[in-house]
Amino acid sequence: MLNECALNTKAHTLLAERVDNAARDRIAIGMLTADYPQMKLGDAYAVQNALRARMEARGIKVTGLKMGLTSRAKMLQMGVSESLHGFITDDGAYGDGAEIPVNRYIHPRIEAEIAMVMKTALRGPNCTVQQAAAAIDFVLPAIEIIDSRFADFKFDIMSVVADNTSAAGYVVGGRSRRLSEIDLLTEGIVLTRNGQVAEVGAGAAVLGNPLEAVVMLANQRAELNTEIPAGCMVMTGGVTAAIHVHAGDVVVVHYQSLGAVRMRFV
Ligand code: 0L1
Ligand code: MG
Repeated sequence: MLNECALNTKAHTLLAERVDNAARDRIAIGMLTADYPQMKLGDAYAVQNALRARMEARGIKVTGLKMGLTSRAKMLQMGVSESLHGFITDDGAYGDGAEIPVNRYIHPRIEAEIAMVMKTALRGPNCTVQQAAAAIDFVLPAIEIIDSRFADFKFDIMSVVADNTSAAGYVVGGRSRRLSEIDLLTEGIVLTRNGQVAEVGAGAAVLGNPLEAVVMLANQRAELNTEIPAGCMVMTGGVTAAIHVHAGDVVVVHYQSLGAVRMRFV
């Protein structure tokens, strides 16, 4: 249950401040459940909402939503079994060829994703793949930068949801396609770092079909009495395991039909 809570609003506010300060100071913290073992998923999303409010109060704009832990590779890498969602913001948005300072982050990783931009709002519950497809305007390649605020990327589901699913930024490039122009399942992705192939994957790694991530997002949002709004960019989740990046790394991600996205970490 995404709306089941055991903590009060004061605790949600305190925990949002703890996560926010960790991100701003770039100092990793311990899992939130160490102090609040009774925390439920509803609390975790309430902390995420409070974090969003703190960021918006500083003038940061939410540009979209993201699904996390949608691939078997990522679930295995993180030792969890549930997909979750968070939000993405303009202060972490980069364009193709961007230079990205690693000192903005604690221990950044990147993962290649397929993003969708919504033409119309999508609201669950019981949302279907057909309804999701009808609501999508276009598809584009996007690389997510993740940076857990927890030491050594060690967290449980409650802590990682509260931490906005490790969201830290994203890079868009390549070219957009209509859904009718792309086979999402077989869309191949090759992620290179410093000229070496680091990860390879295909769209089907995301819940069998990236559209399923959009469906799951709409249905999860419905549990929280909200929707995926029109115009929203949805990051559907990592196609591959995430890789660490360091200053000096040049990353080029090649998509079969969505072009390439490039970035350099400095
Ligand atoms: O986008 C993601 O799949 C990240 C979800 C949170 C877990 C992690 O930090 O990898
Ligand atoms: Mg991701």
